[in-house]
Amino acid sequence: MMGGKNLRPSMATTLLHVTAFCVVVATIIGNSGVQGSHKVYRELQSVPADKVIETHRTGYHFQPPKHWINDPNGPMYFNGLYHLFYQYNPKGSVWGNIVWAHSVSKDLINWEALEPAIEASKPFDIKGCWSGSATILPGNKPFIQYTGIDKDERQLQDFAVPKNLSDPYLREWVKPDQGNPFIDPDPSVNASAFRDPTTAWFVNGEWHTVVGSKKDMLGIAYLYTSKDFKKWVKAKEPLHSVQGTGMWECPDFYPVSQTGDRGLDTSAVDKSVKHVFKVSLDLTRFEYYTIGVYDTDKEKYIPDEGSVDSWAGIRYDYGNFYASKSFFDYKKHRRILWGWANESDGKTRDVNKGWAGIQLIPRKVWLDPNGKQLLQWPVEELETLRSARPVTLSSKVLKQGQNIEVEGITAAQADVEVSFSFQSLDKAEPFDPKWADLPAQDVCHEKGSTVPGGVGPFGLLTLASEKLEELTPVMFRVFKKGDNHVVLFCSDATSSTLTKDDEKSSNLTRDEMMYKPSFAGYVDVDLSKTKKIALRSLIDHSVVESFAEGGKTVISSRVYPTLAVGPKAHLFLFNNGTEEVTVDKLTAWDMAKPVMNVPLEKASINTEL
Ligand SMILES: *[C@@H]1O[C@H](CO)[C@@H](O)[C@H](O)[C@H]1NC(C)=O
Ligand SMILES: *[C@@H]1O[C@H](CO)[C@@H](O)[C@H](O)[C@H]1NC(C)=O
Ligand SMILES: *[C@@H]1O[C@H](CO)[C@@H](O)[C@H](O)[C@H]1NC(C)=O
Ligand SMILES: *[C@@H]1O[C@H](CO)[C@@H](O)[C@H](O)[C@H]1NC(C)=O
Ligand SMILES: *[C@H]1O[C@@H](CO)[C@H](O)[C@@H](O)[C@@H]1NC(C)=O
Repeated sequence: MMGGKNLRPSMATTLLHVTAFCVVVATIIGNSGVQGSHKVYRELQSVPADKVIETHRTGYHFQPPKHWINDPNGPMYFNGLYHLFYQYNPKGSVWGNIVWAHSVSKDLINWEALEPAIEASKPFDIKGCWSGSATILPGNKPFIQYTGIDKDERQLQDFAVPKNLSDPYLREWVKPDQGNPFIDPDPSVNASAFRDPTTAWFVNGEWHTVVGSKKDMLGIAYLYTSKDFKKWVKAKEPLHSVQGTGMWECPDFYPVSQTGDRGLDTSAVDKSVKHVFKVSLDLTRFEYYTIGVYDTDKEKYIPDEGSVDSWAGIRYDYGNFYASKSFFDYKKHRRILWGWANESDGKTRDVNKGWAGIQLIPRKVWLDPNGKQLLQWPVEELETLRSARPVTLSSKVLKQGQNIEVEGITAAQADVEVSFSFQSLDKAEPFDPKWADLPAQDVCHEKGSTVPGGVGPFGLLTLASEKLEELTPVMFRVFKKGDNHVVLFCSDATSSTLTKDDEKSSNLTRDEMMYKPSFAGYVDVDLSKTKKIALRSLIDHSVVESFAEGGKTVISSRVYPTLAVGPKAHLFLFNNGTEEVTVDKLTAWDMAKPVMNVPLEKASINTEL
């Protein structure tokens, strides 16, 4: 996807302020009146960081030593190593000058940095090498498909291949003149909105790939097929399209098994599998997916009945998470999802701190046994960073208004698993019918941790200062809705920092302000029998990644405390509902720092291979 610019939906007309730094390059007015602005800070694009401020850098998340990053690109497993490429600005801390940076790992947690794999250099990518995917072709040959921008700003689909397949790190990639671009937009395609090719899959004797696009407000996944991986032909119909959703960035399309958690190769297409189709909606800057069926005769994807196919649908993550990409891990037979989390602290602070953007912890994804959604869980390798002696608590009762500190851990860099239970749902508050049409985030905003409830709010207070001037609550709240219950899961950044520059009086534009949303989603779980719910939070200085009930609902928040920093960060359990809640079990680990993007020469991977 294009990255670095904020294209926003219609409610955001107030965002069109132009500051001294900011050049509005394009203002797009769709035929339905949707308006967005897409900002590029030319003056800041090539201002290298003279220092890097460490305060909010993460301890165990993926990030380079400095500067801007966005989308994860072409993740793959090849001959004993995981490769991750990503959109990177080598010259500054805002979007621009994008190259495909390249890192390798044996375990998805410790990373060593190589030279960039792809840089703009050829007529077919002279103005940019944007996002794309990797496909492992027969004969174990990696192949990268990416979007290149030509001198006329047309978006083309290009490819790159390793220069030397015997090099275990695949350091050098070539972009042959012969065959590039492999897809040129035909006149029916909007060449300014045509990007992010998917991993290719093989079915019906042909290779298939999808490219994201739009036509007015129609979001489109164009389908292309090829017999030989050289000559590609556009299918008569797109694989999928949905009216009213605008540009589809970073589409992803893959099969999932209907039984168990093993992942499938992208080409493993047969009657026994379900398919997942995901898009990153540029207009909302969130991602949505559906579960459905891939009809290989008609070459169409059909979402299951009840799988909502628009921005009212389900998300991988209800927080800072975008431009994700999955890949099949041949080593451990699982499907792994990578997603980018942008900053929430405003562009001036990004430039001052000398870095922006992280990749979230890679997640294993598989179909929930209910068949209606996916489950996501941090890759098991993350557990190698856990301290040998975790802090544990069990059978602790939390009365209304009670906070219990979890003592003895490094609360700024931790992994916490906790399970809660309660006696009854009788005290659950009624679900206001007007909320049915609102995003869960609005409900969380209205009913934060400070508004006492019936069953909940209860959960963790992460990155909290000692006296709770700063805190990021990660919490559940149960509502009664007819004969059923609705479980709201929230990660609320409202009080995450004392930095107060988001008030109108401060005269700041939106892209300079702290963004402190009350991110939330619902958890599809029936608590009436179990009366139990589980939570895991990965806390890492400026990010809190939380997984409800075994990964049914996931929320990642970026937060920038001023007091709850380093050793001054605290972790509490809390309950603000009238129903007593029991902490059946809590386990909290300090997390070690992995090797993070140390140049390969200096690191150890060499000798281990
Ligand atoms: C390819 O890589 C292998 C392994 O690193 C190396 O021995 C060989 O010299 C390389 N070939 C070329 C042409 O660079
Ligand atoms: C093509 O896409 C660009 C970029 O989003 C947009 O500005 C333009 O209006 C689109 N053109 C048409 C004909 O839809
Ligand atoms: C619980 O509610 C009380 C009363 O509104 C409030 O003062 C307190 O801050 C709340 N606790 C948390 C952790 O938000
Ligand atoms: C905002 O701008 C107005 C007009 O320039 C000025 O009077 C006011 O002091 C500014 N407020 C702040 C908080 O900077
Ligand atoms: C991340 O930053 C916040 C705050 O600036 C914006 O509101 C989001 O739109 C943005 N998200 C993406 C995916 O760019």
